Amino acid sequence: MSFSATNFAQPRPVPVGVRSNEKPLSSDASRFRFRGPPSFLGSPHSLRFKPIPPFKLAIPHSQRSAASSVTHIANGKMVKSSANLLITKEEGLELYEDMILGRFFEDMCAQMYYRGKMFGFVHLYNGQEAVSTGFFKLLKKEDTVVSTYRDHVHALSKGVPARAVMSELFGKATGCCRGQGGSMHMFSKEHNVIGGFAFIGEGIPVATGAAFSSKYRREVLKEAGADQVTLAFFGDGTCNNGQFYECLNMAALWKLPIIFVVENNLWAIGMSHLRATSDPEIWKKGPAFGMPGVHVDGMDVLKVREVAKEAIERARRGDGPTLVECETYRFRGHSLADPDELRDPAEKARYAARDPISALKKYLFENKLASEQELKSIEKKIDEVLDDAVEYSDESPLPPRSQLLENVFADPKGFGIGPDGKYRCEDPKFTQGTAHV
Ligand SMILES: Cc1ncc(C[n+]2csc(CCOP(=O)(O)OP(=O)(O)O)c2C)c(N)n1
Ligand SMILES: [Mg+2]
Repeated sequence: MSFSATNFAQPRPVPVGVRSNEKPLSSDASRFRFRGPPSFLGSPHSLRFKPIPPFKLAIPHSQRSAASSVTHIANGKMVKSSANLLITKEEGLELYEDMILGRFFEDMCAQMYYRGKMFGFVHLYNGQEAVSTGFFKLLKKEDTVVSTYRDHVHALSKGVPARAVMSELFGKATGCCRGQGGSMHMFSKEHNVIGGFAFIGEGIPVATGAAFSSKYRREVLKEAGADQVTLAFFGDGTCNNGQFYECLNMAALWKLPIIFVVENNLWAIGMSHLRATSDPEIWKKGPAFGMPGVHVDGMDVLKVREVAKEAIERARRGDGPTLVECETYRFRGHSLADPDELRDPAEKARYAARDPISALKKYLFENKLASEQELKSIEKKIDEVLDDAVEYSDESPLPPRSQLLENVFADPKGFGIGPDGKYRCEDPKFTQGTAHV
């Protein structure tokens, strides 16, 4: 077989919908029945095959295919009976508000970035809102979330106020990291948002550790009500990174209460997922490690929510981790510095037509769960929240210089915080060629 550029470029279709290893891998189990000696490579221990518990979606297959998904509605297969609806009116409005908050916040970030109010790289989440909203609106405050550099909307969805996120982006002292983290490092202890990580894959072990700590509190310290779950969000490109596999292994081995949420937007900066990955179906890696793997249409908030419900419940019950691959798309470039010239306009148009917010809106209208007026008033409310967040961030003070060396544990000679609490640097050469502080 020759490896020409065209061979590499052949796109493989990735079908969307909800797919999972719902059947326990019993058929596979029979293939792996060991007939030899009851030991493994000479070990005195016998090798036992542990089947993966089935991943059961909340509603039965019959209903799932008949109605209730935005995609099916877009295809004109809507079922009108309210008994078949997956959400109540209140839930529908809550989902809509959360998605609008995410979308409008990011649009405002783009404006503020180009006006020079933000520094460094800023990665926006437009298009991926169904993933964040589908999961976050089912979480408790005590549950933990780990994100990537595309983290503003995750923080907002988890309840960090828009003022604190915007102010952080402006580098102000009132930001959720007191202006020290910026766009890629959202953190809020109060909301259990534990980063914001710029290195890809870096957050996955942190999330695995958080999940381990809840299991430890529950099973070893016997803390009542310690049923927190952890969600780790990361992209398709990150799944080619070793930390992902190490953590899948540990999470399955220790049955940790964690959900690995892959936001597969088909691109890692300018590298197509289909070119970069030997098997592009990431969800299949779950069963390889002994946990359920699910592939869901990440442009459909109701489908994501359906999968999220079961994955979160499994983790809370103590049944262990789940790998969920959400197929989604980002509507903007990789970051605001990316001219986004590599992606095919036809591909962009195809996903733009499946905008998750328009699809939810359509569902709400067609099922008489919301009126035009109700959705308009949500949009107006979010506009006001964001105007307030911008004004607040603009007027907030910059952090004091002394904050620069907080949490820096090394103290090179002549470099640090003086007794007056101010930054000092006795060696002028130390900062030569770097920032002037
Ligand atoms: C360890 C590491 N290697 C390389 C990079 C450079 N880098 C930044 S974003 C990115 C692509 C990640 O793509 P994906 O995981 O699909 O996330 P997406 O940006 O699509 O959300 C890379 C390689 C990095 N940040 N960290
Ligand atoms: Mg990606």
